[in-house]
Amino acid sequence: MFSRQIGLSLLALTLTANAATLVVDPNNPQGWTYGKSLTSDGSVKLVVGPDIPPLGSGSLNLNSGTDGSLLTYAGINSYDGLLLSDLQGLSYSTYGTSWNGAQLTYLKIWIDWNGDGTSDDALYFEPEYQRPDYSNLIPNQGAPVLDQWQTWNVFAGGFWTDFDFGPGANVNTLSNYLALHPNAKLATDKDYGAIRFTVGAASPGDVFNAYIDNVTITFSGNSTTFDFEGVPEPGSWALMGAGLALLMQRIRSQK
Ligand SMILES: [Ca+2]
Ligand SMILES: [Ca+2]
Repeated sequence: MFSRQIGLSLLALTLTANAATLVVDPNNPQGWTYGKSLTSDGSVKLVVGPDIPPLGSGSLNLNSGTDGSLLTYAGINSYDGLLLSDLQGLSYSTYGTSWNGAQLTYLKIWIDWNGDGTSDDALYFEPEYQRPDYSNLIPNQGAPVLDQWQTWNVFAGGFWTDFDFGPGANVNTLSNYLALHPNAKLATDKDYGAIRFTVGAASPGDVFNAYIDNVTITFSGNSTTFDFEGVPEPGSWALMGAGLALLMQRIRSQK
């Protein structure tokens, strides 16, 4: 049993040989774009905490503002145009402090069916639907809760879509979606990217406040983990310091 686990771990290490962690901080967006609905008083910001995040000391805070029917989001365009069938892993961690009783930060992936770049469909992953209360097609990832870091395996989870799969009891797997749409690609027509994390899109009276961290995306054997941080990592400060020293030197030499 134990040696089998070691074997599986080695296999996992081999499969994700190209693994990198990118720190997303106020100086390094690493491909992420933040936004919200035009009339929203919500906000997106890199913060310290809450509690002990899964990576580093910070996370990305998404707040819906006072109208929970509007959207506040963070998207990445680094994977636009890739084949959905080349996706090999996708996961993220959440921490919510205010919600409508069920909905944590959800993930949306815009899909292009015919290869022209424009989106024809979308996949939605919601933490609330990832347990047998809804569907037996997917692993039990437990119920979402407030005030606690939880990690969600999107890749193994259940999705609803604009056309094929409904929400709740009708969520279905990525492999079943790919059986219907084997040539599906990530769309390229969203300026914030085809992969987007969102709070809101519920009722106007709802207020959502949540955090994400530890976003891992794997395509074709290349795995990238995004570590959201509220303050620049020490390396960035050192680089900024070095840059400042160089600047001072140049100013001095010009005198
Ligand atoms: Ca972090
Ligand atoms: Ca299209």
